Amino acid sequence: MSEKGAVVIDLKFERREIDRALSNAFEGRKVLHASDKSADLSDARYAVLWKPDLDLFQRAPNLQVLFSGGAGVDSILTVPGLPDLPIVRFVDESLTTRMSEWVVLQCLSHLRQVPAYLGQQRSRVWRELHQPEAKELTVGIMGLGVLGQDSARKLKIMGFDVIGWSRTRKTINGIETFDAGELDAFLGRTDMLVGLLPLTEETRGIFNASLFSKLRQGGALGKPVFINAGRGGSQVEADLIAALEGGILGGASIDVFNEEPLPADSAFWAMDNVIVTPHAASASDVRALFRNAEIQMERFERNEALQHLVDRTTGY
Ligand code: NDP
Ligand code: OXD
Repeated sequence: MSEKGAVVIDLKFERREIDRALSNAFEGRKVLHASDKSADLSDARYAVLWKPDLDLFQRAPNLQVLFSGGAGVDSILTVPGLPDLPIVRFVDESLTTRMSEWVVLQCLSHLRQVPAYLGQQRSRVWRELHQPEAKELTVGIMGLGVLGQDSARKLKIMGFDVIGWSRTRKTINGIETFDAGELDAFLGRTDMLVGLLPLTEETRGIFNASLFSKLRQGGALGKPVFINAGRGGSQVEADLIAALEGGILGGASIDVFNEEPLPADSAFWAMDNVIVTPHAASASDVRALFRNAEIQMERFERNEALQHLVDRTTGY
């Protein structure tokens, strides 16, 4: 084994993109690819992975640290045979900034009635719609972690009233926060609900009919809007469709779904008040991913504590 531990890559990006990022990463380390089925992975001390192959841990029995290719780790934590090793999440400014761009874009799109105007454009209708100000709307963010907090700050700069909810209460300048026990109070204040939660046992199916019915009705846009970029498993899609069709929700922006790619026959595709994006709110930049993993490998080899570790008891 070389002094610098070897790395195995098991990512679902195109190989060309991985190779381009590797040209500038992991200097002095042996790099192996799980996609090369004849490769001997027994040297690998680190794995950088996303939806790993089921045989990875048998092929690479000497791993010491796992690096998630994304911020969410649900697809790693559920892999059969996952060894009891530290898992480092991907936390990087590029990922955070992209997510905040998407969240701000969706909130502004609903505020400025973009879905309705696109419909009017297709029908060649020239009609100005009611235009509330951002400060008249309260955006409630569920999940005030790395991504939720940055989105909260940027929405605030755009003029929205912003509140947030998380398992443990957070203190964020200018933003009222609620803890797990205060969900109903939080929902009753929320006109636009933004989901930035990890998928865990506790958050699976949390966005359901009962939750949608507790959002504020009669706000500046008339009806509440639901925006989700956390994980599809947190939303009950039949309830979401019913809430949109039944007028409980006035619109939605959805980036994540129970089944991805979203099946061609899904009702979401054809809904005029729904913006669908293909799990693209914030894609991981492979160069940034490798740079971050490398920093943590070096810390590990200097016997320093790893950062952004996953807590297996909470599941994120
Ligand atoms: P963090 O771990 O930094 O934050 C998670 C937040 O969710 C924390 O505030 C946490 O509470 C809160 N939370 C977790 N469980 C609960 C619960 N049961 N009740 C209330 N609050 C809870 O994660 P990130 O912000 O980095 O990422 C969030 C998620 O975004 C990822 O897990 C991933 O699923 C998704 N994502 C989606 C992308 C996309 O392109 N669509 C891209 C990147 C990420 P507390 O603060 O108390 O711990
Ligand atoms: C992530 C994602 O978790 O891209 O980073 O979904």
